[in-house]
Amino acid sequence: MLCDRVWRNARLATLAADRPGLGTINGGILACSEGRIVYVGEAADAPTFEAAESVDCEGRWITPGLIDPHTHLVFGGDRAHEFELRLGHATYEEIARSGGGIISTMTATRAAGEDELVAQALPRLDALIAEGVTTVEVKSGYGLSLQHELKSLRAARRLGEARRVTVTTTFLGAHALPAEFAGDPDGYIDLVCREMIPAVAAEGLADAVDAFCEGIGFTPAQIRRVFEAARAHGLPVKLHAEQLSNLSGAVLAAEFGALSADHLEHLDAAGIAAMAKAGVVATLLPGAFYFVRETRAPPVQALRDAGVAIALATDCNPGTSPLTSLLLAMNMGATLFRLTVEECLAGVTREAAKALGRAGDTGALEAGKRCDLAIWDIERPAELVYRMGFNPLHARVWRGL
Ligand code: DI6
Ligand code: FE
Repeated sequence: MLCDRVWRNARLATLAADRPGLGTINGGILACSEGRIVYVGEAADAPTFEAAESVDCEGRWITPGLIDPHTHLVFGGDRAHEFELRLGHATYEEIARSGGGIISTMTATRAAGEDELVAQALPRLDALIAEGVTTVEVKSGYGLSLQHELKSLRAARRLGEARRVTVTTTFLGAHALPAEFAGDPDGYIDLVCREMIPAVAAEGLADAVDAFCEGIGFTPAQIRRVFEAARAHGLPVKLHAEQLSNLSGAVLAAEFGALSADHLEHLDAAGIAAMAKAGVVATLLPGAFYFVRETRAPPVQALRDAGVAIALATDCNPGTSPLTSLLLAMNMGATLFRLTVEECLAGVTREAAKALGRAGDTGALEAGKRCDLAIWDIERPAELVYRMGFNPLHARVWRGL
């Protein structure tokens, strides 16, 4: 069999849905042609490959390249000062209501040019890549005007050109109410639906549409309008739901066949049932839970019982989760939310791909998928979840190289 590259002598955690657990193959071999996996299996059963390059993995583990399915990587400035205020006992919501929070990042984001936004985001992206990330979702949501939301999404797209990584973009215009619409949230939602979504769709700048369903964000009625506009432009939706309170955002997300509902600390039984029925992925964000010192964990056992797919992400953002380590997000998923090692690893690979609508393309080591790999210097996969602040990545492969 002719191929471009073959990796031999590897232990494979394939995460293939039709194999139990991590889908482990010992003494594995993986072959790639034109950026796609063409063979995965035990070396003993494999055909003979004629490859331009053969890599001896010396027994190392290979997992699918990691996927971070929820980030706000593009933003101006930082919020270290608000962090200090919170250490002095101001709460996240108090700071948001007094004009800080998302709005302070909006001001810095509007002040930055597109090049500057790219330059500020690249070190964050590089930190993710250094841990084996091959796909990352990036949201807008700190521009909050037509001009600055388009600028943010263009910056996000450019990240995918500047680095060897797949970037999917999400339009999050309904993230917070900008000052010029104070007292008129419905007027802002009009702008989102009538001008921003059509412009974003016309330029092909977003792969999905998201919103923040919360007391300090937008109501379900407002978000319904956003979702209807997204649907009219053929864009799938996602939702920040049930993070600080329960507004039944998950039920709304399920009604629109959302790819994912994210956060979910305050998710209730009705939300879980609706998500299970509609196949909505639960994307959990333990970095935000940790950083704002939440005490109520998402209902993981009930999600499991209902068969809802669970993904994990960094939620990298300046206010509630200045986290650029998906390995640490896995550790937090396990320690704070009691996810198993298997769930954590599936959460940043197979299930994360689902949360982005990319399950056919990446997230598992299977013939036909993109050859996105992370090769690790570890003895067992649990080490990827167990250690804190240590990076055992040996090599990363994106689309075969
Ligand atoms: N939920 C969050 O945790 C972030 N956005 C959202 O909708 C917070 C964003 C920020 O504080 O800057
Ligand atoms: Fe978020």
